[in-house]
Amino acid sequence: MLNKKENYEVAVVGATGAVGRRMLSTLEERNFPVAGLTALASARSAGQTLRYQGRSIEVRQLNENSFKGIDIALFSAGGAVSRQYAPIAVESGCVVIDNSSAWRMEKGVPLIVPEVNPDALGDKPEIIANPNCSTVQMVVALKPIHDRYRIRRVVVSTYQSVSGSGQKAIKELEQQSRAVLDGKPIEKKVYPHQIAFNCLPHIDVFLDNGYSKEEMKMVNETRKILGDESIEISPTTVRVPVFYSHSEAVYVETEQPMTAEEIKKLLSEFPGVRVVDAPGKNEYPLAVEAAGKGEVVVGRIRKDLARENAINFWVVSDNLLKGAALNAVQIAELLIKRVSS
Ligand code: NAP
Ligand code: 3JN
Repeated sequence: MLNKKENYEVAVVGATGAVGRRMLSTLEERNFPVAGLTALASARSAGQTLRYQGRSIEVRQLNENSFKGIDIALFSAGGAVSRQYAPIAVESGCVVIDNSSAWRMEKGVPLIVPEVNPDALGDKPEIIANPNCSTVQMVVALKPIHDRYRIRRVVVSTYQSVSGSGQKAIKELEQQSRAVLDGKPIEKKVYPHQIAFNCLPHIDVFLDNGYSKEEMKMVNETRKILGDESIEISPTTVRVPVFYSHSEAVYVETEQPMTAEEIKKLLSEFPGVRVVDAPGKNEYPLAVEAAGKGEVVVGRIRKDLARENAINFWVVSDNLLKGAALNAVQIAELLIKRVSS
């Protein structure tokens, strides 16, 4: 339970990772009221330093005593760490905002995208889950459409950047790209196949139903966030040789009729969304342009050719920011606003 304070003691678990580093920079850029910042990681990087507000902070090894005196802990060190340490952090009086899938579908754990379902936060949350990055950018675009026209069915294909698999995957794409261009053999550590100049229809592990775990996260998390178990969702998730930002091609079928112009207007008025949609001028959302920004960018909005109440669009966002670190910090902002009012 969080008590109102002027400034809060914040811990980042997984601070040396691709998401954790963005958490530090996002807290700094958004002037989050931080009294003290504790950077936690594994024994591998304990003692290293990270920059925060122009200072060096030393990374400490995560242990059972790490959360004493901490008000808010942002976790991004994988599901196993979250399962083990989030309850310990809560026991120490800390509110946890967790980026892993460990708690997302747990009953009673709010799964929050602040623009979409802030009221699901509840009165005294202990663990708050941050959705999967592919889900976050899709639900931001779906929310205003669902509220106005009621969504029945979604068919989505993702084009996910390698930064979604962490620092090692960013390095793997860099090294493989150089090796291929230099005609040298490639090394595979993170992905089972070459990722440079290739597309892998495989994210996370495959399940018995033939879908990948990433695909089922999109189905289950979208329904929980939109509070509607009846929405039909058919996902295909694909890893592409892009460093930052995930792109998604989305088909949406609604109960009520709508036009592409109405959808454009609706989306352009929704917080956190920018519509870039002038294909005649070669203007549409691009991964390289969304990278480093917090927006969800939507374009190529067009009526389906065959179905009356259906549209197609293209949505792009920086997976490490709105898909992870920024959304987590926005949840923290929502939390402190609640205790202040
Ligand atoms: P990453 O670049 O590989 O970083 C992993 C981080 O976790 C590093 O700081 C690492 O510390 C730390 N860590 C690993 N094992 C640990 C342990 N036993 N104890 C303490 N710290 C440990 O990965 P990432 O891309 O930042 O992702 C991290 C996690 O965030 C993912 O596993 C996932 O659960 C979540 N995530 C969520 C989304 C989302 O969609 N919302 C997106 C990406 C990631 P060392 O430096 O010491 O190894
Ligand atoms: O692959 C991506 O683009 C996003 C990856 C997210 C991720 C990576 C490792 C473990 C997750 C997640 O957020 O669902 C997890 C996990 O916690 O299960």
